[in-house]
Amino acid sequence: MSNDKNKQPSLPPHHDDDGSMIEGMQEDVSRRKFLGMAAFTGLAGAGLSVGLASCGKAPEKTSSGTESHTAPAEKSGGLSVHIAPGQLDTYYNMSSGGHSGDLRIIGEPSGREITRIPVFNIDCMSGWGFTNESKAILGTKPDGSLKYTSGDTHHVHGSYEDGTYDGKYFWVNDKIHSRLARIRGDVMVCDKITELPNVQGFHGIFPDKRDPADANVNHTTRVFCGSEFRIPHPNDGTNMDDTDAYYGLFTCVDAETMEVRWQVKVDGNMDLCATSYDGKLAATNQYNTEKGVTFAGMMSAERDSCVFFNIARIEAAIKAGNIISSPDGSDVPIVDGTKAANADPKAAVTCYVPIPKSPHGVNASPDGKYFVCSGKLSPTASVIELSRVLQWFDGGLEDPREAVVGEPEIGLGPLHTAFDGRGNAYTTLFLDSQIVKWNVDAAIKAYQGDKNAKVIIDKIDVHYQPGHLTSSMNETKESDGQWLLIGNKFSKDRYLPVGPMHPENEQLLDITGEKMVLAHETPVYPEPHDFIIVKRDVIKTRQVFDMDEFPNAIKEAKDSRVERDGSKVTIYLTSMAPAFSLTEFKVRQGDEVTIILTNHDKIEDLGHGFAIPKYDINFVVSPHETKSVTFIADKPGVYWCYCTHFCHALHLEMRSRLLVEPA
Ligand code: K7E
Ligand code: CUA
Repeated sequence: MSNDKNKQPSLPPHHDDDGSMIEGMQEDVSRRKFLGMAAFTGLAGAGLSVGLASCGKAPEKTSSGTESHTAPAEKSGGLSVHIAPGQLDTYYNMSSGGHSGDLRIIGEPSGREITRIPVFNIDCMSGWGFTNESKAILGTKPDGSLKYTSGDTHHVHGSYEDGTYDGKYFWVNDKIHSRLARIRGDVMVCDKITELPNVQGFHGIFPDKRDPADANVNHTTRVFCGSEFRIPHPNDGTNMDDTDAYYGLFTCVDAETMEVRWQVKVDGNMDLCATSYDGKLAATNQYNTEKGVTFAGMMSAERDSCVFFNIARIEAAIKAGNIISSPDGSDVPIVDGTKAANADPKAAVTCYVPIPKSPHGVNASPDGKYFVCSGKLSPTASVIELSRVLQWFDGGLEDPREAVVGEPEIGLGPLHTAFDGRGNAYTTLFLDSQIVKWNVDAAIKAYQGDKNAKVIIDKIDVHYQPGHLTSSMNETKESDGQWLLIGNKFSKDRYLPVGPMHPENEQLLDITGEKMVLAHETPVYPEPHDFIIVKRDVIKTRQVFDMDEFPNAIKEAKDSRVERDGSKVTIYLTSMAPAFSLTEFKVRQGDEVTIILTNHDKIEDLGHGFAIPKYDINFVVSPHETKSVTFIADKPGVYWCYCTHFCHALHLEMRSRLLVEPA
């Protein structure tokens, strides 16, 4: 009923770039050196041997000897970031907000933030965390107050159909309280949150891309979740010193119901997740396979792992009842995926592929053949061939390490990898403050001994200390090799100083040419970790809610009323600019008051707000949306309920009186 406003304008043309937007990005080399060294000093000062012999080098000459370059020298790309007033961006950047707890939508290539979707945070603009509907999604304590009011979002991923985004759902994790949230792609509102049982430090997520067993299911039905912190089980204070008994669990959540389907017990700490295009494999990179509980203890092993999960075998094991009992008392089936229990490849549910030194990041190449796992404390990226992992599960490989088919030295502090659909990979080098572009096939040839293979194609300085990066349509089979977005952890001197707390710095690179070109940068409020860049015709949003989807909607303004049931009072209210349907409503001190407000305006962008002074109530209703709040009317007197959202020339007059009679 409300799709009428959803016209997708044609794409703005890519202008030939005259390079003007990259002026002023000249940099002071000495301050880069200082940053690179400072990052190192931190590690060295902790008394760690991190295996980075080349660390004394200035970051401009990288560990592989390749010259890096700065932006103004290069003009090989030719894409424009300039979006004229009134023109629309070509991509949606769905970005985590980090410890802001929210999710942001940023237009690319302009870098303009378009909206923020409250998820694990409380948001007094929209009323998220104030309204009964959002509280039900966030979860409450028996007294009705919110169970948690903080969140830490890291990774955003979208649902897939046929190997690419379908725009239906987006998921984002909360690392603090181990929750997975789902955002509806049609209205960009969080509709479900699931708290994962038995884990702490839920970090990486990835939806599957199809079902491994059912040929008809060519879309996302599962979301995989890695947990980073190993904890004792049960975690009730009885076994805190028995650190050998600590472990983590890999969790599968149903994409539709958002219920937890199963968990797998693993060794080590899991960070990121990736899934294969055939639905057969999911993987997490994993550090601390040595199971340390101190800083130094977690870094003693030379190799950790990328752990592969055989999805069909895990689900067959659960069907067959091959599960271990949960010491935590949850009824989620748990399969034993520890290395010791999976020594026999033909029966194994997990495969531990050895990767050097505390790997971070695992990403799937768009051709479906490889996962790339970065070394973090090793200057390498490991290329793992998925067909060889499957071969190991079939008993055809001696050692899981044989699944590694390339391991190029790419630079210092490699973290995350993106792809361009033309066979190249791009990896963030946290310590070098650079992005390295390298060729996957060349890396494989070099690993086989080809000394002439040109693995490193380009390096570019970024500002500074990059974490995640993603390319346009990365990790889909439609990876288009246009843009590469870098999330830099430090912005230092790139923006007007605003006191000790700095923004993060997001930089956009044009990757259409051989050389990467720094095209744009923008400050972001701390701190997006990860993001996906989705072409805009994938996402089809509605501009007006469907009134029928709110069971408590007041469909006719004439049904507005005050209803009393003992000391419980319900106010049925509607809004239509510039008035609420009741000019006043009377309750008694001590009443439990519920206000239900349906916005009858059906015009695009015509929302209203509803705030009650001294009662700490504040929320907005978008066109045809219904929200409700409940509170105890404990303060007698007159309280002007007013519209907070500018809606009309008479917006300031849009008010209603709450009259609370003294007890
Ligand atoms: Cu590398 Cu949480 Cu994805 Cu941040 S993690 S960078
Ligand atoms: Cu309604 Cu302002």
